[in-house]
Amino acid sequence: MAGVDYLERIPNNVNLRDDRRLLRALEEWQPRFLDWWKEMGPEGFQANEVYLRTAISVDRDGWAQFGYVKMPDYRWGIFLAEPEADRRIAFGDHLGKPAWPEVPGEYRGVLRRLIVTQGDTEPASVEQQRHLGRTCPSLYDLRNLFQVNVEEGRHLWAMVYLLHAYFGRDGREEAEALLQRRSGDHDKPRILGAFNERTPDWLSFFMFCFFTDRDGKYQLASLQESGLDPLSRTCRFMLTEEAHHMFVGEMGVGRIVQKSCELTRQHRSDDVRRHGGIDLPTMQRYINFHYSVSLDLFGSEVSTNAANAFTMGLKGRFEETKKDDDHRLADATYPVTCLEGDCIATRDVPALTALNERLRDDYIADCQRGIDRWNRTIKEHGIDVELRLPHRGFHRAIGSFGEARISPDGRVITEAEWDARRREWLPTPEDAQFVATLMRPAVEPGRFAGWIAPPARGINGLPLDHEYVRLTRKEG
Ligand code: BYC
Repeated sequence: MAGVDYLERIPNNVNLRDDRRLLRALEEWQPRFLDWWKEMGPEGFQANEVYLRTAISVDRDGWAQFGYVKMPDYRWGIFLAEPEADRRIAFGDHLGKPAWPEVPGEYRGVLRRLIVTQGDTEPASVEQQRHLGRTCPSLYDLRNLFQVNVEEGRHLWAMVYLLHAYFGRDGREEAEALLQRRSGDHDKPRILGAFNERTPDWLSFFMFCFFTDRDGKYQLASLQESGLDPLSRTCRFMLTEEAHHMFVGEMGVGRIVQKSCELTRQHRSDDVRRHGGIDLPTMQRYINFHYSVSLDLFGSEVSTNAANAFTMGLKGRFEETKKDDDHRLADATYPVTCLEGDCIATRDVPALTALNERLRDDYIADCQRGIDRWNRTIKEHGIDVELRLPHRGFHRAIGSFGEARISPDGRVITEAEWDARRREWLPTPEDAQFVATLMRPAVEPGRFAGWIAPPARGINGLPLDHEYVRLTRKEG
């Protein structure tokens, strides 16, 4: 491909050069983005060279180029996947009509809200992870953290492009606001709950990449079905980057599980903490936390917002075009598990209003596949423990379960039982303190901290002891 213009200040494949007004507006936003990056992006390391992959084309083959870059010099740009010839809207009231090259006036507000919500998560995650570099378990992991961070920065660019290009003055104001909100800030928090939580240590980081980035996969996949063609193309390309973030999460947690098992075998004891590893019960509590806050990101079980977005042709289902039904869902039903009084019950509801739950179901099945892989590692070490996803109602703040206390095994429980057992189920302050004691940097090429196994292979065919981040020229 496909015409990525690297000569412009903003690399792009959307012919920015031919739209001087838009180009100027984005060039005005660019220094403010960089100011935000310097203030809220990775702390330290801004002057170090990092072995990063940069998008150079949106082709299936070879879109990435690897090389050393200082993060502030990363070529953040605007990349849309190739247009599909004669693409048609695949669902809702406009089924079969040509996809829209522009925003339909009547859907402006809903689309803007979806794009802003998506866009807000991207800088939020960079803010959440900004202190992690100082405690990296290896140069390999440090590089992966920074790769994730710069790509989240690029995903912000992707949404800001849509806001600037298709929403006029309102869009420009929203793009500014995306740089103003701050993760966890009392007065100007990020929009969605999980993006205001702390990511204080690398265990939380890997869990976040596994569970929360995976919400990103499902939300982007639904938006990729959108009738608004530029949104669809943007999300299609973002998904190729998102896959790496989930890989970082799954491998990261998997390597911690592996180390934990190795220590158990080596010392013939499951007191893994004594030997500098993270024990499986602690891992389970972190899973319970990150999974439950990520489940909230799908919204309420029954949602007219979701029904409207589908009917309008703005947000589809996961793999909409592969589904074998009428793609309108006017008469269809879908089983939804909700709280009903003091009980948990599964009822058929109109499928249109159940779209959040349906996407959550797809997500849950995907999470389970990761859990199964970690459990295989545990089993291979002859250890009789199984990690589990807690019940979908456990520790929820959004939707019907937000009003009750549900145990991990799916019982409605009293506040008193919750208070008595919460420490078994969710990370305790002592867990966090213990994990914090392990967070000491390992920065010599090829060295890995004692609580995590090395990965099976390095990046882009390079050995594990490659200097993935050059620390020789330190900042300040
Ligand atoms: N926290 O009808 P409801 C990613 C609000 S992650 C706070 O239940 P709806 C990434 C909701 O806004 C993917 N508020 O939900 C990952 C609404 O408020 P209003 C991000 C919440 O609208 C890692 C009210 O509750 N992308 O990319 O059907 C690193 C009732 O809403 C929450 C998207 O989310 C919450 N958890 O669905 C980096 C896609 N949940 O309007 C990046 C775009 C709900 O009444 N967003 N509310 O004031 C959407 O599609 C929808 O907005 C949601 C909610 C799925 C989030």
